[in-house]
Amino acid sequence: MKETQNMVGLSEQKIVTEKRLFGRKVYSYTLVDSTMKIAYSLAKKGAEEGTVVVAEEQTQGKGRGNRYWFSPQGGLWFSLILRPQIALSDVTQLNILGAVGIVEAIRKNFFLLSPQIRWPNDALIRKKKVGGVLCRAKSIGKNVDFIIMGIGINLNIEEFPSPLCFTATSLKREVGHYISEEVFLSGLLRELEKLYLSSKESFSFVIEKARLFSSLLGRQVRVHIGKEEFVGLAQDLDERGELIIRLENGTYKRVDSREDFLIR
Ligand code: BT5
Repeated sequence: MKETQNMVGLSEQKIVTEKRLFGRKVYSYTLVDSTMKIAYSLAKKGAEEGTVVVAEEQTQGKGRGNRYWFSPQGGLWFSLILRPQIALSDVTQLNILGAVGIVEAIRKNFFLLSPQIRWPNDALIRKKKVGGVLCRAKSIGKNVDFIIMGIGINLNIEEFPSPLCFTATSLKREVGHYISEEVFLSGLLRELEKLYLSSKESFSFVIEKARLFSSLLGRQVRVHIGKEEFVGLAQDLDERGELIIRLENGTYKRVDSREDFLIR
């Protein structure tokens, strides 16, 4: 398999009960280029929904828009294969679902922390980024064939290089002790599965949570989309997860998370 050239130490594990969908099959590596690539190739070969690819370290961890993702040992880096029956235009909702899952898992493990979501896909603690979500979809026409949901969480990372040292944090830095990757992954997969199954009925539950944990809503923001700049109040998320901004002239602007934007 081409994508496996850079992989070291594959083991196939079962970390959760047979009853669960997410994590019934887990491919675990010590070193990979990116778990996204491996999961994508497994999904193309028909791997079942809920399959997880996790690595201790990534040499080419990816963020959105091909940005880099710092992924040394000590973090939790994994990709989850999903096969939802949704339109391609709704993939953006899964980014939000991933971020809500991260925040819920952190809250349940560490009730003194107050993690937030910086719409659409960042998990923050005390305004610093602790985790992120990246969804990559393969389509059939206008529908989704499969989605790879990549999640990175700075679990036990102690030091970040510049400039991340100003913007990133880890759970270990926040709580002051080591956190088991396996235990945290299992809890996070449970949260993600709950949200995912509920989103099949309706997405409103996920949006409600995203509103609740949002670091943006109610704040004055400056949004750059391409060469345009919009200034206004981050007012709400709509039912599809788009951000609604009330502009200074009283009109509304919806920001689709698939656009290339920057919010300050
Ligand atoms: C994300 O992108 O936040 C998505 C991150 C997804 C990473 C996972 S790890 C498992 C799977 N395999 C992969 O290769 N990727 C996924 P974005 O919103 O574009 O944020 C990227 C930006 O976050 C970068 O430009 C940096 O500024 C910053 N960044 C990079 N590494 C970071 C880290 N470890 N912690 C906090 N911020 C980081």
